[in-house]
Amino acid sequence: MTRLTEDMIWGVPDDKMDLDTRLMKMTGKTVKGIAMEAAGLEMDDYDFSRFFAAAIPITSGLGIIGGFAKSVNAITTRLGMRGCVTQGTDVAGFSEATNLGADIIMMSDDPMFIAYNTAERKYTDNSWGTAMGYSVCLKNAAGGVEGKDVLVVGAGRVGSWATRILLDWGANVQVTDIDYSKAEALIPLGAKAIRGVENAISDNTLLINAAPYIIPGEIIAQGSIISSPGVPHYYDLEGRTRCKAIIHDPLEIGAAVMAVNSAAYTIKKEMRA
Ligand code: 2YG
Repeated sequence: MTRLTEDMIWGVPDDKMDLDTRLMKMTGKTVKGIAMEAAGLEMDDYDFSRFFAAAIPITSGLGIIGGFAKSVNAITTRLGMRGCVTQGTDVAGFSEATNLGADIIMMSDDPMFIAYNTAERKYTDNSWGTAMGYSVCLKNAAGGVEGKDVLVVGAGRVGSWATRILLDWGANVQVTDIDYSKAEALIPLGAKAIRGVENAISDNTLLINAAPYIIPGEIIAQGSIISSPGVPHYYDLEGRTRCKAIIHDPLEIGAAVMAVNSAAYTIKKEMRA
């Protein structure tokens, strides 16, 4: 997935209500509600304040993204978790988080962004979290996807996970990628690989756009619902007018799903005991 930049996430720490308001209108759920459904937590609400989530800035890979760890911390705090951004980076940050008794450690180099549950020694990764979060958004916005046609644009890590998830839910999934072999690799799972992305977009009204592809409004079908994790994110006026809903945020849905799913390892274990 395309790397985030500081300006894409500058508003995240202060965005207290806006995404919840937009999501509620489109899906009937808040970020927390989407994340709880994604994590398979079936209760109406949950007090996550028992979990301490540490966000560690990581310098390896392509380095620090200004505001990234702060944004991640704001997201877990909005879910009701306690937490901090560690003063130290990398291994120093990890030891600091451990000394603070962190239950969940959020950290990302470039290949991986994970939420690590320290007690259960299990992690949730952002590709799955993003795919699951945006699939849950689409499902709620569409009033279910079982038996319906869904087009997944982009067969990278997020698109591949979204394809698997939607197939599991009984959707008829078509998948397209600029590199056709990536879409083709999902055929054995039950997806239909499509070569012509523009026609496929015009023929469908339920879409996941998991590609760094800016869809021209003139090819979008009237009344479409596009759950759109891909960055850069942009829809022109024609596209915005034709769509019933366009669901997007730069970081929060995927990171919230990761954090809640990580907490859910502990919660579900306690419920089984
Ligand atoms: O700690 C830091 O500041 C950096 N090491 C963070 C690097 C994050 C790199 N990853 C990305 O930009 C995205 N692909 C993350 C995806 C989040 C939204 N789904």
